[in-house]
Amino acid sequence: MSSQKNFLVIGSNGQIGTVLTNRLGEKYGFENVVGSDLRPPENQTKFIFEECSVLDKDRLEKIISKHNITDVYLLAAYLSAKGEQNIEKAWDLNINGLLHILNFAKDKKIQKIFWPSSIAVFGPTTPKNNVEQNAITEPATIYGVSKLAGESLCNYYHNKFGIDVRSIRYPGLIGWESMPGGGTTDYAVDIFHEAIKNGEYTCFLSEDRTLPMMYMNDAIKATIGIMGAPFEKIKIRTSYNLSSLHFNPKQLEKEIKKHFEHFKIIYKPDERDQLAKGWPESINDDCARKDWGWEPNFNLSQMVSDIILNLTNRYK
Ligand code: NAD
Ligand code: AKB
Repeated sequence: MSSQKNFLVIGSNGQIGTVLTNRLGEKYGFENVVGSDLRPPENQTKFIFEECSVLDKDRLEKIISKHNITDVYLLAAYLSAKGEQNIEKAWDLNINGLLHILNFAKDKKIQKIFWPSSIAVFGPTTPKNNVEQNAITEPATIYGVSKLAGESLCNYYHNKFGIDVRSIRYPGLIGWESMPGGGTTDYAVDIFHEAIKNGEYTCFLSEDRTLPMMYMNDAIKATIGIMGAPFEKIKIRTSYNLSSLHFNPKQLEKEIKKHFEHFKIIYKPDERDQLAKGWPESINDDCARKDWGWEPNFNLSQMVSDIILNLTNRYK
């Protein structure tokens, strides 16, 4: 078998996919990266693009064969807030998309899978702070329910068929290169755009709603890191807890005010605040650190400075 790696990122137009396709291209060569999504990307990309739904198994199989895909990063999903608007579609996409990819691996059409889970697998009965890897998982959203079922599917396919599937429970992700699509933590991205463009932001979470969060650069580092780790180092085949930051909107507001002293924020919590209320405030990620050497690079003030610098340049 050739040692050449070819990567397929499904959901490449999304918040993570937009950044991950470029980082994979920079590291492994853009000719080896295929992005796929429901529609073509808005801007010209350096990687190859294929229009496809992850629910269209036949077309997906043709794309995998055409590009000799070895590693699939499955990012297409309904996130927490959007999922609550359409329970059946969320279940269908989040579970059947994953099953298609796991079955391609079972049939030896691909070698390795990355599939992200979320802190949303935890729920109101989980302890709030320093949540351990094996803490209670009783999610209160269909998104969390589907992620928990997905984790079990990954573990089952690994144990039964030896599938090399790797997963991380991402916290809320914040970046400047892409916009989020229907999550509860989206406020932490929107706030930067509004601070720069209008000097004012109306926040849909309560000011004291603390959540586990992470800078996109660290999330991509973890994603490429877990996929590059030796097989035997990956001891958890459900999904790894992952952590770097935890803060509430008030603390983020304070940090942004160091750059824009007149920045104004109005708090108008909506139903998303209730979703967030059921999630932990901070996560223990000792297993990821011990097993495959995970370590974040950015603290809150470094992240805020980096985002403001890059976004200010972009808006110029
Ligand atoms: P996103 O909503 O920004 O992007 C998802 C992409 O999937 C979109 O471009 C969408 O067009 C595409 N898509 C939707 N249906 C599709 C289909 N049938 N076939 C192919 N593509 C389809 O999501 P994201 O924030 O990039 O998240 C990616 C993954 O990471 C998801 O599994 C999500 O649950 C997980 N995650 C994200 C966060 C976060 O903060 N962004 C946190 C935890 C977990
Ligand atoms: C969401 O808010 O739905 C996501 C997540 C934490 O999974 N950002």
